[in-house]
Amino acid sequence: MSTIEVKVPDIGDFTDIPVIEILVKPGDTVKAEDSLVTLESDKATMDVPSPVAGTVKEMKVKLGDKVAQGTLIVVLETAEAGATKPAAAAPPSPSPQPAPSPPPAGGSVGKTAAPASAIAVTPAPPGSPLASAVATPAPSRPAPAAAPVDGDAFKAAHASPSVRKFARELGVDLARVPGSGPKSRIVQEDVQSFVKQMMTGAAPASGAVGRNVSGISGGGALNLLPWPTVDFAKFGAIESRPLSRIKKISGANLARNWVMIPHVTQFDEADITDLEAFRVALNKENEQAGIKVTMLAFLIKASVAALQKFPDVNASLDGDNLVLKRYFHIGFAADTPNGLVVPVIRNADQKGVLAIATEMSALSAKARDGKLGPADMQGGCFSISSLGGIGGTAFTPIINAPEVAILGVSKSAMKPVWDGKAFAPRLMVPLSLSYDHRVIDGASAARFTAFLAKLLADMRRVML
Ligand code: CAO
Repeated sequence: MSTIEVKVPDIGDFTDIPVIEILVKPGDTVKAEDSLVTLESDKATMDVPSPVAGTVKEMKVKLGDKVAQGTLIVVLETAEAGATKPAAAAPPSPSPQPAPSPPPAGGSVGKTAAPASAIAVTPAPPGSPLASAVATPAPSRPAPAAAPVDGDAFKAAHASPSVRKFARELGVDLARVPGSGPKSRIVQEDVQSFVKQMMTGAAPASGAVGRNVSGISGGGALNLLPWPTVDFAKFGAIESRPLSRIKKISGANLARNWVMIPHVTQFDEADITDLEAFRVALNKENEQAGIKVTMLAFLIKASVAALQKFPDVNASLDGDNLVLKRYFHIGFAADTPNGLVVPVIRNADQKGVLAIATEMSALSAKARDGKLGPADMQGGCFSISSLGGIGGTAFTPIINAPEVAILGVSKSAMKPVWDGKAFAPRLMVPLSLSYDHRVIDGASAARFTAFLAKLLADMRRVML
């Protein structure tokens, strides 16, 4: 075992070059060519590589120290014979400084501000599984982060060669990573937190969307702060459990829909006293046949009638156009052990309540078994999310893009309702309609839910 002293190699005429990153610490094992420290001149950022394999015995520089050719950086312990003399590191690998970039729109928000062309949340093309359902099992798992879009953007990012290598290994486009180092330099932690944000769907979205489905293309980055990185174990015992594939896909979709659609939720109540009595009677009649009609089947039928009366709710935005659908495919959120999925009942306008109930029960079973195919979840026009079987008085569901509205249903309860002369006990079901305010005005939404409530109070009206 011998020791060698690693010194700054010939870096030209530069002196007083600051050490901007320390990449190793005493006790670390390094291979020949592994980066030890990063230096930054006015013109370039460069990593100083280790000349040999060994173990770091002592660091001779610290962050911010100014160095020049010959400055001692690290003492290494190495098994290599003949490595007893001081060694100059191999020539460093420089990387160019980026051209100064314009300040982010809306003023600077400090060193964590994303560049103007930062992280893009690219919607899946309409019709693809990701676009048409909150969660659709895709054939392959989603990439953790966007792949580099072009080599030039990658080169222009301000990062040391080791950080570039790290980003390349993870498939991260450095042009999309906000740098938190001096002069907005991207450090390893920035790449790590970017990947974490992409995985959790929390990455800040930019207007650089692939297609103007949302109508906000070119809207600029949100300039959000990076997701907080906390060492939870410091505060108590923890267990880390990977998210299911469905959760990862639906999480990314929900996050996109939440940030890109201006949601408003309209609350209402429907008197389902008579409908519930009818449902119970119907289920008694169909006991032998094994068909169970749930309130959701009636809600689907009533929603179709409301969509027929309010065609703007049965629509999708396509840039400056509203695409009005002449078909009525209704999605319903189903809770499965692996996460939320939204199977679709096709042509619900052409089906009776019994047929809808039977299909819903088959699709729910398929969903629970994880056997839904992409075709089972595509083409939805409007979604219903019912938590009525569980509880709650209201909630604000997230719109399932590219749809423009979603109906939330909470638990029905007996309430005293004034009938003009006295209070009467009525079974009331809470409705929560979240709608895209770019497409639907508040008055239309209120009319839609009032009409829906009227239909549920007397389902005969569905036939009118
Ligand atoms: N009020 C009161 N009771 C209700 C009700 C309501 N609005 N809706 C359903 N119920 C009752 C049903 O009548 C049934 O009672 P019985 O067994 O006594 O008849 C019980 O609750 C269970 O209903 P269900 O859940 O089996 O049937 P459903 O048609 O209401 O729902 C499905 C089916 C697939 C939607 C449901 O299983 C499910 O997954 N719900 C969760 C959806 C979800 O997670 N939404 C949130 C999305 S956002 O994260």
